Amino acid sequence: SKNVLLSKFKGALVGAVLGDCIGSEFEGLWAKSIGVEKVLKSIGKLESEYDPATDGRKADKQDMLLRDYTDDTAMARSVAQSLIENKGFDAKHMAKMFSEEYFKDPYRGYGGSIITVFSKLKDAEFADPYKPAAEQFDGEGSYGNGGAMRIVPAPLFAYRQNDVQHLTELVEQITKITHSHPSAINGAIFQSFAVDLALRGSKEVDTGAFCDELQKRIMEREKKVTEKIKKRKLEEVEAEEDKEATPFDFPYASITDDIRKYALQDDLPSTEEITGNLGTDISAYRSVPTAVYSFLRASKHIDKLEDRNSFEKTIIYAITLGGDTDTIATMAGAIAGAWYGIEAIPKSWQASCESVEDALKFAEQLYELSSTSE
Ligand code: R7I
Ligand code: MG
Ligand code: MG
Ligand code: MG
Repeated sequence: SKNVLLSKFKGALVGAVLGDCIGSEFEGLWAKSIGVEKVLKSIGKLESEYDPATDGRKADKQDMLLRDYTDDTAMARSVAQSLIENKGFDAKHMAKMFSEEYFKDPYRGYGGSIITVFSKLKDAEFADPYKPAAEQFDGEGSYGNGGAMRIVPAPLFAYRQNDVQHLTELVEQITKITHSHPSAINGAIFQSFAVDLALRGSKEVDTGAFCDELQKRIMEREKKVTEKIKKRKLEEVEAEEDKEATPFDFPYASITDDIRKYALQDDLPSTEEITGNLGTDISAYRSVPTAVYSFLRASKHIDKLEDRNSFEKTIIYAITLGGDTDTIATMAGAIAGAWYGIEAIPKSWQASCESVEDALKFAEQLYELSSTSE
């Protein structure tokens, strides 16, 4: 029904904000120095500030600062606002919003290289919104997770079309404004597929079915990209009269086997296993799969988190893995929020984080747009 889908839209956007705001306290720390107790302590503090009677913070806590969002949310806000304002995708407009937001509020913890893109975009007055990103890293493009971390509004916007190809193209265009490396683009596409599947999911999470569909979709995408690269390489190879075959693989489709395995195994995998095999760093390839895994794993029992619902478990567990905690928690939170809906997200968490009200508003606007565009 109508309200279930709206609840999922709200859950996705609010879940993303909370993952970022709560996760950022631990960004860059090793999993070993975090531990579930520290994350629970941080969450307990936030919960102790809440007054259910007023659905806000306790009278004596109102002066305390909200937990700030970082670049992850700053950029997701621009994606949402640009899609809403234009009732569609406008690359120049979105590039302008990313860049202007950065110069208005530069202390949000942006990635080390993306700032060059914002400056070049501004200097060229947004003439070619894809050029600066394509010039990053000697023309290879950034493989950072900055495309995937902000993508959640796109699967909401494209929900009604229910067309994987359409969503794929939209996400590619949005990502390419700052990240042109195939690994960053396919990472953002992978994340958008996970959110899309969660929006369409109901009741119990079926990890096997979820991974099968995700893998099928990303395999199709990676095959297409590979064919293009192969064709180009073959032309180069022929020119050089070098007939040596180049190996090609399907990184996100392959890693989905590991996501499935770790999410389904009876005992919780060790943190070292996850950080080693899936990763927790700022590259898309070593963080997006970890976010998807965290969501899936949190649908099962996790020691010390028995009294937490699956949305809460997703955020807490993702943070305990360490590394790029704000980004992994924001991506995992978007998927979990999209699956479980806004009712699963504690009011106390919502009351302590910056920009939750806007996320709720954007969710309603994206919902309205997607229901009128039929
Ligand atoms: O991807 P990006 O927006 O960064 C996002 C991360 C998240 O964790 C946020 O929370 C924030 O903390 O930053 O920003 P980029 O600057 O494009 O990429 C991030 C970093 O990845 C770069 O500064 C590089 O260190 C590294 N990186 C690369 N290194 C070598 N070669 C990205 N692409 C490359 C590359 O091609
Ligand atoms: Mg950040
Ligand atoms: Mg940072
Ligand atoms: Mg981060």
